[in-house]
Amino acid sequence: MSLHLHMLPPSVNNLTVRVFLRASGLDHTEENAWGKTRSDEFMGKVPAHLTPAIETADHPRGAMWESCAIMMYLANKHGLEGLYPSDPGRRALIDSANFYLTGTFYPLVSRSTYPRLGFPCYPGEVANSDLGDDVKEAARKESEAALAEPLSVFENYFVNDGFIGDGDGPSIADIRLAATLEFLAMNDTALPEWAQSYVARVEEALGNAYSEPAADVRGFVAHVKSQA
Ligand SMILES: N[C@@H](CCC(=O)N[C@@H](CS)C(=O)NCC(=O)O)C(=O)O
Repeated sequence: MSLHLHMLPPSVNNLTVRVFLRASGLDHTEENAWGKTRSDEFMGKVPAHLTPAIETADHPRGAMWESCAIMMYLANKHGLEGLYPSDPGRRALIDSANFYLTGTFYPLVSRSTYPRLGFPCYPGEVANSDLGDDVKEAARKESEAALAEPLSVFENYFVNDGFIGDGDGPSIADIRLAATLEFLAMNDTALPEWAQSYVARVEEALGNAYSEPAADVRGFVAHVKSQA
């Protein structure tokens, strides 16, 4: 079975699946999708034009996207019990963390960091409007301040000084959260201490599987900050 990943190196959505594929040891190839996501060829396979996206022949449509769904699919398919335990309670914690991240936390992450990263913001958002720079910065700051609440939920409910899903090592939800926290280096508010130790704990447990692709995001963030 061949497994091909389309990815964008500076993106934390993509970092998630890049780390997961390395941590799981699944044989795969990787291709930089920069400038290709809106091509007929790419959209013929991935109509949402989103990365990360995988191509694998035995998937019902041959290709799929959404970082968490990709990890769930591949973990289910290959029985990756350590990364995605089948125990219903532990799995519930992991699924809940991932859905909370993509549904509630990530929109605040993108609204606070994308304007500074120079990434496109979503239609209808203040950053994507004709409003003045002061209004846009006020909206960005508001999103940055609103991150405190979900961060505290991750700290006290999901992470609890350990890993999400209460295992001995990182789960797919830890990969998703640690990768996402990388972008918060763009904000004025320092990453809380618990979150700094958490990312370090996930990185230590995963080793190069985390550090190697994370270097692309960290390098990009450092470059953008050096230009500010
Ligand atoms: N919720 C999705 C978000 C994916 C996403 O926003 N991908 C962006 C890069 S961060 C993308 O590929 N954009 C290219 C495009 O829209 O053409 C996930 O977690 O995978």
